Amino acid sequence: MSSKDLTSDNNLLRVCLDKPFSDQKPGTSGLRKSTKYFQQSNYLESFLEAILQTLPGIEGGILVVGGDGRFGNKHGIDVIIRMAAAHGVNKIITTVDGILSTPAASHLIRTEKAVGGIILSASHNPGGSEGDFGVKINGPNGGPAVESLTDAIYAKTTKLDHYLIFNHDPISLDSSGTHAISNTIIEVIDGIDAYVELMQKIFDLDKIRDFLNNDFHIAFDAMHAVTGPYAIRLFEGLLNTPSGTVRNGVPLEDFGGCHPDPNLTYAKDLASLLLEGKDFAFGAACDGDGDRNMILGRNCFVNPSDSLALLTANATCVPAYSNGLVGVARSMPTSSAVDVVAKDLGIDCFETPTGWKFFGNLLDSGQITLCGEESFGTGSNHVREKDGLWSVLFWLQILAEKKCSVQDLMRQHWAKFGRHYYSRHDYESIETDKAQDLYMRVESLLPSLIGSSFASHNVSLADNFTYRDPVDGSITNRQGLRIILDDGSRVVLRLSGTGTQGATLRVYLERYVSSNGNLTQDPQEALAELIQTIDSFAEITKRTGMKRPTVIT
Ligand code: VG1
Ligand code: CO
Repeated sequence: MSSKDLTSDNNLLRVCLDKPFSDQKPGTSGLRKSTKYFQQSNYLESFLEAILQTLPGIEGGILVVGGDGRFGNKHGIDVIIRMAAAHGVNKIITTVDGILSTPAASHLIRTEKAVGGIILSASHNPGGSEGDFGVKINGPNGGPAVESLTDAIYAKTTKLDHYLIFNHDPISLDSSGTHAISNTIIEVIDGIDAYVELMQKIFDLDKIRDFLNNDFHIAFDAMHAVTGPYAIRLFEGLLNTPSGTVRNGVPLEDFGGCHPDPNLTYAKDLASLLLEGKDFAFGAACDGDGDRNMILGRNCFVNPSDSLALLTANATCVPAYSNGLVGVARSMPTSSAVDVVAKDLGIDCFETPTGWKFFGNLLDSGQITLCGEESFGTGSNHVREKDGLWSVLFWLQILAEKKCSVQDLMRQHWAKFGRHYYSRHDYESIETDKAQDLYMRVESLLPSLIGSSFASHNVSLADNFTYRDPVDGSITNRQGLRIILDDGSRVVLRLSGTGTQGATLRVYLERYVSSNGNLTQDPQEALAELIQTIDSFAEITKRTGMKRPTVIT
């Protein structure tokens, strides 16, 4: 049992921990566990205490707090408020109903000059009492905490013997208003306003509205997650699209029992609407916390790597980027489609490890304007997170300018730049030991692969990716196994850092076909030889017993 000591302030509690937790190491995007796991006594509090003891400037600083509305969101906000007050935070900014998308949180941290933010979300993982919960930590630039900070937070959790918390009734999140606990001010604001204003500054919404109102029908799926209220305000409000444009627009604690992951598997209702080519010319969906996006056209799915390339090629259609881009960046497993565009534009293209935190320094130092990941993430220097709705508006602005279909736009793009056939195969819930063994075996075989034949080509490079940050020189190693062939084709293997059940193996496949080659193949066919070769080389089916991936993108 924990003991509770009252300090000089009767309501300030110092709660002692029997022993520290040893498993609070943040993954690709914060600490993510099942909701049940988070419900262990003192588990959430321990992690929060470590954050509050580590984040520079907490005492006397401003902290932004919100979440994606999943089960545990409001309770989490209540605990953060009472603990942050106990740590002498000057002001906590949180939102009505606790609803705050990840990009909107990033924007608030920046405009309010906060010392950082805590976002309660397990992103695209399912929610509810049987689902997952998560805590994301953002730094003063508005972006995900850098590794040195998350390492320090983790180190703290392993030694923690107490946490501080005020004994206080929960602050009402039902409406906006100002409250106080001891010397800490708690401001409850509308979490949508500032974000919508930012979008109005970046885009020419009048132009998009005229285009959409001229018989260009769109459907948006908020997946019962955080983007619903934002999307209703933007689409059905400012852009005047018919009511019902936003599907599943009310955030639910369990996301309606669905997996708020905008891909062809988990957003299949929207995908079928578009791919069956009936009523809509454009469709989009966002994930649990609003930082991911999936783009669809009539009979057309836009691969996220292509999406980044296309936004880069057409950035000057958007008022905020009308003067062009300074540079771009993509995560290593993302296809090289954007590299080809950057080369054509004569701008730098950086390759970073997976996870948005690695874009932070490049954005802060003004070396890139746009960046993206193959995992349905695109963003820019307007915030320091990937931004789902921003990406959707960006697409609509391009379409409004070009006045063509999504499919035509893609085809024109490939006709100019060639096509990077690309797919990601996810094998979920593999027994952790099996996945580790598979991965380590492949890693150990890589050196012998160089120069040998692989899928009818020679291997020109095979390694575990190491990143040197061009801004601060920091080195991050072991970021994914790469096999690069002499025709530029690539296979990348990673183990996910966001899953909560066993291990997830991600296999990323890429093959380039120049503009005079066959540009209209099915990606799985175009990649068939690579798929087969990596399966037998890495012994995926043999070792996991899985005949096919859980999710194919
Ligand atoms: C996944 C994606 C990665 C993304 C991360 C967080 O990580 O692959 O690109 O940055 O999720 O996205 P992993 O380690 O499972 O591959 V989100 O929308 O959770 O903030
Ligand atoms: Co997300």
